[in-house]
Amino acid sequence: MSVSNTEFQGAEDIERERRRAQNVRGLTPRFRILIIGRANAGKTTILQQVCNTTEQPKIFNWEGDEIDLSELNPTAKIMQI
Ligand SMILES: Nc1nc2c(ncn2[C@@H]2O[C@H](COP(=O)(O)OP(=O)(O)OP(=O)(O)O)[C@@H](O)[C@H]2O)c(=O)[nH]1
Ligand SMILES: [Mg+2]
Repeated sequence: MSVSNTEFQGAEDIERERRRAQNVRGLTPRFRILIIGRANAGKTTILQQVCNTTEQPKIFNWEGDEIDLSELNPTAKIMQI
């Protein structure tokens, strides 16, 4: 396979994936990304990279109210559940 053929297939792949992403966005305006990891593993950094931001993530409850991050601090009691 020549280099130019590889590049051409790459462009086709990108276009196919772009159309697929458009279809998915048409099906669901919202989606979820689950990032799991130990403390200080780099979860927030990954989320910031995906969202192309340096802002700290905001957290909301089911009612749509922002949650104070200090409410989410792990405790020994929670870890024992
Ligand atoms: N060397 C290195 N450091 C990283 C990488 N990703 C993140 N860090 C650093 O690791 C530290 C923790 O990153 P965070 O993204 O805050 O980790 P976290 O999992 O969200 O941490 P918690 O929310 O406290 O559990 C920060 O100082 C980052 O700059 C990486 O890929 N390589
Ligand atoms: Mg974090």
